[in-house]
Amino acid sequence: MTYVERVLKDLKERNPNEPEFHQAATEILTTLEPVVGKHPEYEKAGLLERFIEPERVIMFRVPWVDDSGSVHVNKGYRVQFNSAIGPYKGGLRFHPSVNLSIIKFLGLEQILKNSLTGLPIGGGKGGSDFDPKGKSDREVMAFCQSFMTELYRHVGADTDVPAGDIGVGAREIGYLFGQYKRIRNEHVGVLTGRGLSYGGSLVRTEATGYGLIYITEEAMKMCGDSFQGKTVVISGAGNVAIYACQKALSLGAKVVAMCDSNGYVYDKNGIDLKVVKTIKEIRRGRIKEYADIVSSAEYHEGCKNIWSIPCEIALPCATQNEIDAESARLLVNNGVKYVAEGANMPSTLEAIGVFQNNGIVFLPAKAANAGGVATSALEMAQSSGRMFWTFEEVDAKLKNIMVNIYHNIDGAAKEYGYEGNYVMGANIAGFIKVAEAMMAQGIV
Ligand code: NDP
Ligand code: 2IT
Repeated sequence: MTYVERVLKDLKERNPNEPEFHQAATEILTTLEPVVGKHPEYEKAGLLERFIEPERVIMFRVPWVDDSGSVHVNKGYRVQFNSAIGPYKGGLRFHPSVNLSIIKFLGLEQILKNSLTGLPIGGGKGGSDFDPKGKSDREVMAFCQSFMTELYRHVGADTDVPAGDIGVGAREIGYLFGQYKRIRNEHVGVLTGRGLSYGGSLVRTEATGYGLIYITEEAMKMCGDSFQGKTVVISGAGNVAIYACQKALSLGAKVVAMCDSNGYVYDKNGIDLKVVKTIKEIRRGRIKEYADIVSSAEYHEGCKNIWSIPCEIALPCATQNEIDAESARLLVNNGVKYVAEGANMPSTLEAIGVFQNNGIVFLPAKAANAGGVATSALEMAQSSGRMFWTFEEVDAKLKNIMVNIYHNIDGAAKEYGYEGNYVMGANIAGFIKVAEAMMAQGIV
């Protein structure tokens, strides 16, 4: 049994009932064989064993009172996974499906993603099984204040800097920041994705979606191709999906479908993003309403069939495991050429296999959606320097980071003999920097 196989087997035995964590760890560790083969000193130093074990896991009770006076108790999590290259950094997810396995998979991915940005940020992730959907603003505030009343003692601008993820947007970040500031009496960059009036950065709202399109554009450029005139399917209708759509449209693409967790809309004339924004950002409504407003659109219950729509570019931007092998085969048979992951781990291991075996250009999440956290790091830089950069400055830095990530992962894949395999390239390039930092810092 190889070193990697042994570590993976131990991980599964010692962390039972964590399928998402097993999946992410399998994807990552199996691609690191050539790196640990080249560096026998890593095994002696127990490097992989330390890499896959979070430095700290915090789990806590989050009690809050709803508008009718009833008491609710949710679970709160923060996994501080790896601080070798910088303070823990990663989002908070509020969704009923959140559990330790999901937060650990996201935290593990985040370590390598943050490394790929080239900026000094370690990996962490947190969240709660709280569902903001259907709650009043006061209920969301009560929940966020209770959540931060425990979390504040574990985070800090140089320790751990959370941000948004599913279910955590500008409103939630505002309430969380307000409570942190009240308890600690310090106005510091302890969260990113803050509003522009209290320390936020321009472009952070757009960053993940824009970054996804910038890296895809670069990969397409290498194939002599562009977004102009291409048909695109985007899953999700949240932060990542909306701004991926906006940038793809600005480059001349036609986005024909988007979805939420209830179902998808197909608009043969091309999605009218203004309508989606009004429904999602202003009304907090359902994507179904799009078909009531736009007559060329059809609404279908359920999300899975969104991948049966023919397209050249598929951008999964909703959630984990939304593309299985069957959906991947449908996409391939219908002529997809590029798949870039806006969501974290949206493709199952089998689906990734289908894309790679069919010569699809496949850009994995930790590279493709790194623009969000990269811009969070730019927000941190502006906070600590007490500066405020223009939209154009931040956007140019974001684009540069995404183009660099593409060439970095492409170069690593080639160097290790796996040209065009960006899963290998992203994992290897991300891991090398973290490994070097961990080796330099001794057994900690
Ligand atoms: P949002 O909460 O803004 O939007 C999530 C979207 O995905 C919504 O349309 C939601 O539908 C849909 N969705 C969520 N869960 C499911 C599900 N189980 N099945 C089907 N659809 C679902 O989140 P974000 O846009 O911020 O996040 C989307 C993805 O991108 C996540 O995987 C996240 O981890 C990843 N990501 C986010 C970054 C960021 O900066 N925000 C950065 C990097 C990655 P509904 O409203 O019905 O729940
Ligand atoms: O998955 C992610 O990279 C995010 N949700 C963004 C994290 C961040 O700290 O900006």
